[in-house]
Amino acid sequence: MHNSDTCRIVVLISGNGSNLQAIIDQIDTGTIPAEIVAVISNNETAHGLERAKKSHISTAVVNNKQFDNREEYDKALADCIDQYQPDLVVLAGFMRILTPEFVNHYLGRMINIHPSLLPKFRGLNTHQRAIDAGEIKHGVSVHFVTPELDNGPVIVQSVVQIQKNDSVQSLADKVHKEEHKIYPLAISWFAMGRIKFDQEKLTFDEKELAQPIVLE
Ligand code: NHR
Ligand code: GAR
Repeated sequence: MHNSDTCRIVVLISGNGSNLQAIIDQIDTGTIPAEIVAVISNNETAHGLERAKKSHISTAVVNNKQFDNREEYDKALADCIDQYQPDLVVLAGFMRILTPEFVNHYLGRMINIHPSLLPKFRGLNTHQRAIDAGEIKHGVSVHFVTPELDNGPVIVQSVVQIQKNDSVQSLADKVHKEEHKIYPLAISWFAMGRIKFDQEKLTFDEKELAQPIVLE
């Protein structure tokens, strides 16, 4: 961390922001030595912006529809983020694919939560795809973001069981509950300097983490 011991976090959202809320709550209770310095959305109607305002956190909107291409959008987004000098960028339901230039600028200091047991089901509609594939286990992964979509090194996963009568909604509800536990946990590890990703290597307490930590 730069200079001080409080990790400066910028959170990127597109929608509801329930993961943002879980992070805010854990910071408030003192379990994460960090401060959210801004919440930025591509979508001005994202409910998460209201959550941030309620907690007196700065907000900004960088609307992708106002840009001609992904490169221009990502430049504007990075300019906005960098004004806040974050130590960590947290993707929390951010729904735009990011260019390699953008990702490389934040390499080792940007993480994402993805609703599947990676490497299974990269991309979108993961709950439907897990049910359609007849999986009996599903879950959620927190990973460092690398240029290849949902392919960065996984820090921690949480597993949920798929029952025969599960719908997309009932499965999503179970996964969300786990998300709200493991995202604050992973962020606390980063903020305490326990997990690092540099030179292609993921470490936990200075030891290489070859497999993700799995909570069952
Ligand atoms: N960018 C890179 N380079 N690497 C990753 O690992 C990324 C990323 C951007 C976002 C989150 C991700 C997820 O967890 C994420 C990881 C959006 C899409 C997508 O297809 C896919 C994956 C993720 C986020 N977005 C559409 C697009 O055209 C838009 C979809 C929409 O607006 O609803 O960008 O799953
Ligand atoms: C979460 O389930 C997250 O895993 C998923 O979007 C939801 C956001 O919920 N992310 C993606 O699908 C990324 N493509 P939230 O806005 O309530 O935190």
